Amino acid sequence: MLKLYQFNRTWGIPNLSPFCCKVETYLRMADIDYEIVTALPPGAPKGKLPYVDDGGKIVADSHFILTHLRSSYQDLDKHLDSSQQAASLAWQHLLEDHLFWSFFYFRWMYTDENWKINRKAIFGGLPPVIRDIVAMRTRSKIKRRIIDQGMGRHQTEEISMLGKQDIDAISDFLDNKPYFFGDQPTSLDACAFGMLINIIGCPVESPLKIYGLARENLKNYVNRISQTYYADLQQA
Ligand SMILES: N[C@@H](CCC(=O)N[C@@H](CS)C(=O)NCC(=O)O)C(=O)O
Repeated sequence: MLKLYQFNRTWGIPNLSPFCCKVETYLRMADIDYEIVTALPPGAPKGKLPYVDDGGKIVADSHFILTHLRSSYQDLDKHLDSSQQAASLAWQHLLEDHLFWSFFYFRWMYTDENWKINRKAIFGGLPPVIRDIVAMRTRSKIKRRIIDQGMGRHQTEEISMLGKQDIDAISDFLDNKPYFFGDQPTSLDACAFGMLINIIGCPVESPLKIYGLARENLKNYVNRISQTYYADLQQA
């Protein structure tokens, strides 16, 4: 059976990583059997989670994993025409290569309170002697990355504004449809759900969370996908 390597479950959401959550959501939407192996990035083939082991074939990175799942199992995007496929790719880049950096800033660099919540969720399982050192080193590495990428060079208000613009765009495009391209879920829904639940559905506070929760259609979308595909987590 396909093995999905990802961070441990926490906060009552599928995963604290939008990318891990995207892969697991695709697996559930496409009704593909899998088992979860809890892991941490050191030791992963590309030093990041998620990755999968499908009968000995190792695939790392959520984009390549979905490509593999679409060609080897079920392609949830097969009914999309070429302009919808193009739009799907562009939206995924907005979510993962732009909104992600604003979200990432608020998770790792914003308040001490957020950091405490994040630190406990990610590093809480490590032995006490190394926990604080690993957490501190990881945080300074990630801060450096956010600054190097460029997002971390803006003021907090500017980072918030950039994230809110993305949230507005996503919300307007979704409108009152059940899924981004109509009645059936596609890769874009797996990707968007992974990012949105991490912004509005977890205990890390941010201006993006407040803003996203005020968008009724996004709140309903996240709730609906949670109830449809993660009923087991809702009950737990
Ligand atoms: N492009 C990758 C991004 C995955 C990613 O950034 N994973 C993060 C967790 S959200 C990670 O493992 N980071 C560890 C690190 O960079 O050291 C994908 O789509 O899978």
